[in-house]
Amino acid sequence: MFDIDQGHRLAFSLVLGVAVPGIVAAGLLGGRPAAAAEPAGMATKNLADSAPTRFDIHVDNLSHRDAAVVPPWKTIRLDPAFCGGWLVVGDLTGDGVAELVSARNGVPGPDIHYTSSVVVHRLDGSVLWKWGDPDARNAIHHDVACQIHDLDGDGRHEVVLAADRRVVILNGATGSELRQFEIPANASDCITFCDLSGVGRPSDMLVKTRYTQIWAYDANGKLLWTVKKPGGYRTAHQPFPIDLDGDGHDEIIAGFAALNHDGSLRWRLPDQVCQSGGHADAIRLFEDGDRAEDKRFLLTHCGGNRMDMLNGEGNVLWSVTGLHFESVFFGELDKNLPGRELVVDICHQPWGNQPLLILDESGGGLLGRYTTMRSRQHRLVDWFGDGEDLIFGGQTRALLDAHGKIRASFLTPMPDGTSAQDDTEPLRYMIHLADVTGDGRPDLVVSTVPGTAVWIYRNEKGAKCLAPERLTLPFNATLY
Ligand SMILES: [Ca+2]
Ligand SMILES: [Ca+2]
Ligand SMILES: [Ca+2]
Ligand SMILES: [Ca+2]
Repeated sequence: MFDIDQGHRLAFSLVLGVAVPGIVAAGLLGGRPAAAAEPAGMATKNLADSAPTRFDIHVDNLSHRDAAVVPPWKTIRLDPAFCGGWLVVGDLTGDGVAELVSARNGVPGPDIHYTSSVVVHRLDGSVLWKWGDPDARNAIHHDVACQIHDLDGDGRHEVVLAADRRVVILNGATGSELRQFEIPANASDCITFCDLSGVGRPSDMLVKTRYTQIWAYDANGKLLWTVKKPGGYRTAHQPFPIDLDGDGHDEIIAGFAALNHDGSLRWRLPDQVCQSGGHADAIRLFEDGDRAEDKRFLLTHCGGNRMDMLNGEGNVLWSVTGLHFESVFFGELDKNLPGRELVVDICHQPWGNQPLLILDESGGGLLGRYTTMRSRQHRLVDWFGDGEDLIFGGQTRALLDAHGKIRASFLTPMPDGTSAQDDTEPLRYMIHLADVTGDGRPDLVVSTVPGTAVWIYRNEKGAKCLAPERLTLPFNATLY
């Protein structure tokens, strides 16, 4: 559903070719050259046939006997004409309470899209403002280039979006246009804010085509640089800005390569680990450190059936292979196990049979597997306030733990005048962590694709943690 890629099936056999030479000999490579050996010293484990040590269960078979039932604090029906599949959440009016930003996208060609309209709702369901022409798609299979960000540093959030061949900056409170500037056609796949200039806040931005080219602009629309196929590879869905060397300027992990703040190439991953023609799905800072070599990143490969732990110099410390790892998160799911545990969904599986894996910090220890209707959207949250992170599964609309148990289920009553299913495919539930109430805790927000309704669940006990690695809105929202 997300980032369908022609290469990924072939890539699967390439990765198997690394670990299971006998299968290569059976002809799965389809005429492509076999993958070279892994770089020396890299720990690689194929998880395709691993059995979890703790549990392996379909969510339909979980007992709800001890699970809390959580009704929504707010149920909001999105504007019927402007409702979109993309949602970002943040305070636009400056009162500390979040608003909801729903966007539609125009789709002029395959894998080309731009933000076409926006509607902003207050939590009472009323419309704060609208922008654009809603005669476009209420669906997504990608991020939409519509973000909430304080671009000018005045303490108030703007809504910044990539429309057709232009970036538009809107006053968050009123929707009035502050300015716009031109960008190339098709460069509207996503917007990522970063501090290339070294001014101490993310006042620059990246726009990109879906897989091949990135452009960097300052806040006034001055083009800083552009790069095609960073390091010779396709781009990540969302480039990952981080100051690797501590000089005050962000570098950009652009996919399988990192760029310096001037766009020049800093490092690239070896061909041996990126042979598929795929692209990077999720990039997370797992552990910060003073020096680049002390930082740790998780990176998942679309088309590569691989997840790596890297350091900030682009050295691969370990990899797991054999499955289509997509979005990875980490947290304290089990205090009795050293380190933080990893949760990752396995993508490109049929509806009703989509795994969500829990791994130990080494990546190689498969603790548990939930099979879900759809596993693509998940987040970690401390909901009960005891420091235990739980997995909020979007389609499951439940909190799952690291022991094969459901701890809470969340009600999603459809608002009056809406239906629970559209005509063409099962309704997809998306999830977001955002401090809706302004108390510093990440609240849970659930929306649908197509955009119809939004449900908000107030986090009343959890730790006050809005860490960026949880993808807590509003900064640089992404579905990957
Ligand atoms: Ca507000
Ligand atoms: Ca501002
Ligand atoms: Ca730097
Ligand atoms: Ca742990």
